[in-house]
Amino acid sequence: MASDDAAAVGVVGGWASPFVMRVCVALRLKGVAYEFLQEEPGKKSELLLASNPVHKQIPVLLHGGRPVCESLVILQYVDEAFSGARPPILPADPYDRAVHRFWAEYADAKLPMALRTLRGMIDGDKAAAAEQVAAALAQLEEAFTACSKGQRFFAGDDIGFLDIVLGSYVGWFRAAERITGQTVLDEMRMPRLAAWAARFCGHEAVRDVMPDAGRLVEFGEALRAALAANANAQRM
Ligand SMILES: N[C@@H](CCC(=O)N[C@@H](CS)C(=O)NCC(=O)O)C(=O)O
Repeated sequence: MASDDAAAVGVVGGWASPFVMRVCVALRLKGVAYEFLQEEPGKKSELLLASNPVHKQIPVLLHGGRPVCESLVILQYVDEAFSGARPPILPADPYDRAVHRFWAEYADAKLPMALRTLRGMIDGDKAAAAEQVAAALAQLEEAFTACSKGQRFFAGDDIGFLDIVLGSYVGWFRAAERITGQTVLDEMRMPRLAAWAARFCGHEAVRDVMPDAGRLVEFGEALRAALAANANAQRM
């Protein structure tokens, strides 16, 4: 990527990461063309280490060669830096913005570790993890009812910040359902959220970057095997 081009946009990421998907959806919503810089699973490129030396994690947004890290920070940056003709990603009202940020942080606090446990990526109590995901989704069903006020998405009739944050986990909910054989997004217990998830996945900014559940399951298995092989090699 030409770092001296002030307009060039790149995403350092991996196709299977929910955090990376958020950035791609936001850029697509804004109509911003970007180069996807795929990291090799289980490894960290020089570009990643140089552009996110603190956390060494994906995603990193590169804008004119300057890095922006952490998916929630990136979403807000994209909203401000590409404010042009497309509607804002965050709600206009400061109180609504605070509420949406609250639920986004809630989702990120409750879901990723429990989903990693369900997928077998980390050791832990799978039944407790399933309960934690179910309890969080029940809360988020209520949040959806309160925030959407009968509209199609959290902030109205198009997708916005909270849709992108929570929606990025939908592929992994479906992968976890395949791995455990148990329903995660239960249409009986959370009918509004289940219908919202289907709408989110069908949105034109999401469709092409929402990972397929079967591919995610295969990816998880391959990554687990590669990490185990690495750990064994280090012990030798
Ligand atoms: N809080 C970060 C989380 C990013 C994250 O967990 N990225 C994972 C990929 S899904 C990663 O880079 N893992 C490798 C590592 O932690 O070493 C964000 O929202 O951007």
